[in-house]
Amino acid sequence: MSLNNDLSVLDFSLNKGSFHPINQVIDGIVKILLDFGFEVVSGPEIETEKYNFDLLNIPKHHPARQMHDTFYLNKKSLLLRTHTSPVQIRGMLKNKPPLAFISYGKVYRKDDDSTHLPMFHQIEGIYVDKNINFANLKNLIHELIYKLFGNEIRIRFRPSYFPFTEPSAEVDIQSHDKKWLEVLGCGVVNPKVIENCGIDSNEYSGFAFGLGIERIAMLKFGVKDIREFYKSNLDFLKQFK
Ligand code: 2NM
Repeated sequence: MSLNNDLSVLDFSLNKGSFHPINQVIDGIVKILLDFGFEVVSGPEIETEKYNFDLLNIPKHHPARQMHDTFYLNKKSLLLRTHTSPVQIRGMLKNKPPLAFISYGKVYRKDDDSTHLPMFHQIEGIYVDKNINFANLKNLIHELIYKLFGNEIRIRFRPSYFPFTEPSAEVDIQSHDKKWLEVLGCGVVNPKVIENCGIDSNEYSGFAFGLGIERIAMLKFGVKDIREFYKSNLDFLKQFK
């Protein structure tokens, strides 16, 4: 009998593995959005300034572009993507509306403390069609948040600013002790971004939204320090089996 097929080489005392809590949260949100009719698109983690910044209407002098905020590679204009938006941009450039995409995965920023890491995960969604407006966005966000946190959750839209959306909002949920906690950013896609992707902004409009996965996971599981997720401490991880 060959050694590889001999069951005696398997150690049945090993614990069964499980999905990492961050992947569990990603899978949960992706499933909800697939049910809503979104399609998953994927793209590279190494990006160019064009897709990560320029086409998103992020100006040349914007602080997010600085060396101390973004990881640049070599001397070229290559960088580690700071959000998953460049994936959506690539999706818009390659397809004609109506389109409804989500993208998710690792993103990189020069941050490191109890609520920020240099690598974290995002999910973003975009929907472009005729006559899409902020009311459509509000409806989708309500449906998404109720599915994620239950029908009893209270939601608040707070005006915000992103170069790639206009108007923009941040969405908060209310905690048991009545505190408002930020869960996502969203807005109506800036017509300049629509045009940058070769789509006529007089004919089409869209909304987009983005969630930080670690932030959602911290809220859902009551984790106080984001770094817990990446210590590979089995006593921590087995809470999420
Ligand atoms: C956010 C908030 C608001 C966003 C915008 C786009 C794109 F590619 F269409 F321009 N994708 N995602 C977006 C908008 C992301 O994250 C906090």
